[in-house]
Amino acid sequence: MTTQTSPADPKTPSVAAPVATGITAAEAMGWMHTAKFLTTAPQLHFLPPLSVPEIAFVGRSNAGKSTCINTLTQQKQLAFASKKPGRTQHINLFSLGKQGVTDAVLADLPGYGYAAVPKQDKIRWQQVMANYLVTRENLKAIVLMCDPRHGLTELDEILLDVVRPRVEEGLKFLVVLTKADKLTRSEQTKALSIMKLQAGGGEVRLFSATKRQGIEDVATLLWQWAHPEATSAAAAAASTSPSD
Ligand SMILES: Nc1nc2c(ncn2[C@@H]2O[C@H](COP(=O)(O)OP(=O)(O)OP(=O)(O)O)[C@@H](O)[C@H]2O)c(=O)[nH]1
Ligand SMILES: [Mg+2]
Repeated sequence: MTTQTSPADPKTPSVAAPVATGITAAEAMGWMHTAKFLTTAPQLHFLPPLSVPEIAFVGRSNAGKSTCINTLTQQKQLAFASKKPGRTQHINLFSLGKQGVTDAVLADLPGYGYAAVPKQDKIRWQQVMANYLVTRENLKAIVLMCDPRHGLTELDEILLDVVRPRVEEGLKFLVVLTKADKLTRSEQTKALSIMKLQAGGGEVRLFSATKRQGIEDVATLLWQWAHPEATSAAAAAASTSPSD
């Protein structure tokens, strides 16, 4: 496993390195930029079993999942984003890692809740998704994309119920409040505090692809979740630093 971590050296304190995270925002963005298309599958059993941490992007149709992946990876067309809801219909995996060594995978999942999808397709998809979220062994983190203008929908709540047992067992959970550019400052603050109450201990971040808000913060968090050993080593080094 390759990491870009640089645990704090007490003799050479660095201004740029946020010691407790184990990585700078620029390094996290560099890691994200290594993303490459890995595979696509209509159902869970077509996905290759993997041992590296997998981070799944879920949320209602049109919430901005694919755009978020493109923004984080700084690649315009890695994931298919579209004005037309229902653009992503497969589970698409993207590998991450420096020097060609994959150390994590991003999964772009189809959105749910798009009214125009035939009922049978909706049911089929909900089963594929629930199956993926419950049984994907290397799933390490879930990023739930939520448009704060709509808040959590009924299907988001169902998804939260589905993943709750895994979150209680340590699955990481982040709610990304998308399209923050559509809100005023005070609306953003309000949406953030409401979602923090609803996220049940999960992380919550404001995000805008167009205004480039929250990108480095989300990239750093995902790096930390994909590299827990390096992150705790950095935190331990920070807590024993003589500068404390
Ligand atoms: N204003 C604004 N628009 C955004 C943002 N992120 C995504 N969009 C727009 O929202 C629409 C849907 O984006 P996608 O990324 O395709 O959404 P998705 O969640 O992947 O949708 P499905 O694949 O249908 O589930 C597109 O028109 C994007 O340009 C954002 O941060 N701000
Ligand atoms: Mg999509």
